[in-house]
Amino acid sequence: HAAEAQRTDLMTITRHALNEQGRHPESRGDFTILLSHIVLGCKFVASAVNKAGLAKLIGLAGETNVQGEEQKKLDVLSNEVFVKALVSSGRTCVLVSEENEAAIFVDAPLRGKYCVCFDPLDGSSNIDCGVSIGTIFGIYMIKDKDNATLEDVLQPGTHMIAAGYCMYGSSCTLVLSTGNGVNGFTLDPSLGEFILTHPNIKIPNKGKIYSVNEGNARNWDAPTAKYVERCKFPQDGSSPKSLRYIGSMVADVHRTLLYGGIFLYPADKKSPNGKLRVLYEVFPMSFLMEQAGGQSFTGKHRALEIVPSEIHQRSPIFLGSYDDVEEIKSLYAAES
Ligand code: AFP
Repeated sequence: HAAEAQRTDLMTITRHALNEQGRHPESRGDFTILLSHIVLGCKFVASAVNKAGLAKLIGLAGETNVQGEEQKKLDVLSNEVFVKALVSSGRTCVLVSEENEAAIFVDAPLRGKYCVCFDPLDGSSNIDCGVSIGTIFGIYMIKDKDNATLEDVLQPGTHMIAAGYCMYGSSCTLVLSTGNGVNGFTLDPSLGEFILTHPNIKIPNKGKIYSVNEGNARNWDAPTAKYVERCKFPQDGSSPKSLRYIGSMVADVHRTLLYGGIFLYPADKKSPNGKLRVLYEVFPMSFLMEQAGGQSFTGKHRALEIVPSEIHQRSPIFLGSYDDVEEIKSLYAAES
């Protein structure tokens, strides 16, 4: 065990990325550079989140706020941090952020071959009470660097080349997939490095937890209502599932990935497309789920097969353990 611990200890996220790079002889390290800029953004936000409760007193950047001047909101600050980190990497071309209505096209001198869709600080209603929040990102490759268009990000999730999230929780965890399984890294605050702590994450085939905002129940459609009823009153004699809902997608999905079970944000009568955004919530999390052996479903089809027509488009989502998603799929199939 000691030897294993030592080996894991030394596997920083950069070293891991360089190892992966070795599998692609054509690679010139551009992805590793992009990733190191994303990591920098995550560390910056992690440090700001840690100080969130003190921000009014000392300011988010740590300087004393003697004048009591208005502090930048954490989600606005996080967005600025990620946009700057991504542009300055020199490896990005088109950026889509939850915080910006329009896509950002990077100026020619700094342009690279990757497109990044991200939510810089998801779950912001949880900031003021100190509950987990996170950053989510999905990465595509541009078709023609000199001719970047919106079409480069209006791609089905199956075209993504990498996705991940960083959770600012009781510890800071970065979960990443480059299409070759899923790995989790934990920030060692004393080193300022993300260390591989969760190699090759696989989601259990079936779980004991369901996660949904049940306050919307009266507006659900029949298959969703039936599924949740079955979680509470199983028909096969098994124990009921436990309900866990944080209201931060990153935290709810992270728990689902590690413990198994299902996370749902279904359509309802008031929101026929649910709430969550395709490009920077549904796609990255679906990519990770599939890479970990789980599934992700929209109520109609595989979530990664959505072909988005707008950058801030929403979709209903059911994701998690393979067998649990299979059950909701069969309820929707029976309905149609
Ligand atoms: P906020 O950023 O407004 O807190 O929304 C978070 C979120 O987009 C996602 O992280 C949660 O899973 C989901 O919304 C929770 O939505 P409800 O509050 O409607 O349950």
